[in-house]
Amino acid sequence: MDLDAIREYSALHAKPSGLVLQYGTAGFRTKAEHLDHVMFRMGLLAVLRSKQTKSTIGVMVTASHNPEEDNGVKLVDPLGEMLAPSWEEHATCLANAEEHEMPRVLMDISVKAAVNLHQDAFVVIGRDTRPSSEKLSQSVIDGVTVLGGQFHDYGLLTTPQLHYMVYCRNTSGQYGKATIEGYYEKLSKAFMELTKQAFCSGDEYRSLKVDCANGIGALKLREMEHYISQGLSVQLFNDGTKGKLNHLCGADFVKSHQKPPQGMEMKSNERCCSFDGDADRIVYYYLDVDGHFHLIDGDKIATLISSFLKELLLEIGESLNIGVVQTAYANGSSTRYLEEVMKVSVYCTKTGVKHLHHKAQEFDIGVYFEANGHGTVLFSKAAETKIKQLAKELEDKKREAAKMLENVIDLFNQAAGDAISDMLVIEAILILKGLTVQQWDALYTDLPNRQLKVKVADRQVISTTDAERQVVTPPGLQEAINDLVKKYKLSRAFVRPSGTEDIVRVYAEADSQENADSLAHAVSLAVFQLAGGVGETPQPGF
Ligand code: 16G
Ligand code: MG
Repeated sequence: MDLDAIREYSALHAKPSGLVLQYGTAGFRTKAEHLDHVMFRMGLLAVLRSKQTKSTIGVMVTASHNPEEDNGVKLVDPLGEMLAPSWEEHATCLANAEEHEMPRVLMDISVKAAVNLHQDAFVVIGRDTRPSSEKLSQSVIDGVTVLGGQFHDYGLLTTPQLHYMVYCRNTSGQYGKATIEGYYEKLSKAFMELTKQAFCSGDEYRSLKVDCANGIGALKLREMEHYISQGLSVQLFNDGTKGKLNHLCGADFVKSHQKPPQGMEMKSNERCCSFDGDADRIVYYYLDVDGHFHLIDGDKIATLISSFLKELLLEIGESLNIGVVQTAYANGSSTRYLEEVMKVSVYCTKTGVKHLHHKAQEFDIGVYFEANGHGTVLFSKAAETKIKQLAKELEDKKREAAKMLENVIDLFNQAAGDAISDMLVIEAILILKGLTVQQWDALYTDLPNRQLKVKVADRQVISTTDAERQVVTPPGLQEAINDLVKKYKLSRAFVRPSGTEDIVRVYAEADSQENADSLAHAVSLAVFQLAGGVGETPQPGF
């Protein structure tokens, strides 16, 4: 390591002294103007991680659904997964080291992690459409270069596309070609194959309105449009030509406000969906004939997909085990429907894709979705091999079913939840089953629910257990929640410190919207009183 060169270059990306940031649920995230030094240092760290794993490492510059002024960075591990937890700690140490101690911290990490500094390093970089992203990704490149790493800058990409590139490069192209065309070709081929028998089923299935959150999803869907145009025509809204990124639009807005995004022209019964700012989340919705808004969230997406997979498995007569993984935010009706009607096993993990992803890996077929629309389906290597073999051996309808499963495997981005591949799988299922958006929605009725935020002096005073469904500290809070929940029917409530904002999140559901609202408010008050609330006492009404 040329420490003098590192020192010299680092000074050009100097850390504002005293600034402390945490590698959180999805990397570093804050106001873009505070991130230059973090980007440079994550370039350095990516080189160390690449040397250690002898693999290509990804660096994505994005702040996903957060406001346009924010930005962020996360590292992508060799198989397209989130960075290993021990390296999250290294990332936090390196990002927070004061300027003069940074080279020493870097050396310490390479010693602790037993990095062979003579090993070659290769880093791939992607970024979203934020105005700050181009310059910040240049800072990443500076970090990579000063440590002697090689790199490929893909420029504008969705987050899942970068995960795909990393996965392709580390599996010597077996998974797919590590180019943007390779991504489009792989997905569109699987989509066209999967849906080819169903193309006569009428025009209403062929068109879909997509709110792109004024982000990268718009650019990439536009590039992809002609690959899939024979099967699906997408009409893009909030494509970034006018509005601001994630402002009053996008999957996060639609899910949390439970209303349509601005800038979208909706007619009754038209199928619409929203991506978030880096296109790794998707939610669907429509207006009924009375003009009422219906949200179809990640839970209903998981239900549609797992019922389709179960039918195909039944057809081929294989008993591969399916597990559905959710978080505490999953609507109680969805969990009940999956367990009692569909008879599939359902598991609950902590919030954050890495927790769900990890659990989903335990099954032959692991379906995981957060209610907010983040998710995918993972097939174990053994299941994939089995299905491919059956697609050759079986005959007639069974063979068709096995081939369909094969295409589903290709359609899902196995490296990460991906709004584009989720969208294509959902569209294919709706076409094949001849389901309208209303019929899909009618699988079960969501329990009314409400999410609120509470400001407290230190959100870490709240600790939880049982996949965030029970509070451990501060004492008395769980008892207070239990007492409140008892007052309502079909009710449930939990609180957890946010991993991305300096607040505590409150979730409540009950038999009516009024009751869910009232329970959420009462729980907010309990948090405020028992966990050191600051500022104004939570008020009723939303
Ligand atoms: C991040 C997570 C998302 C989670 C959200 C929760 C990833 C890639 N993203 O956006 O899965 O739902 O954080 O945010 O893991 P919260 O902790 O502020 O509620
Ligand atoms: Mg996102």
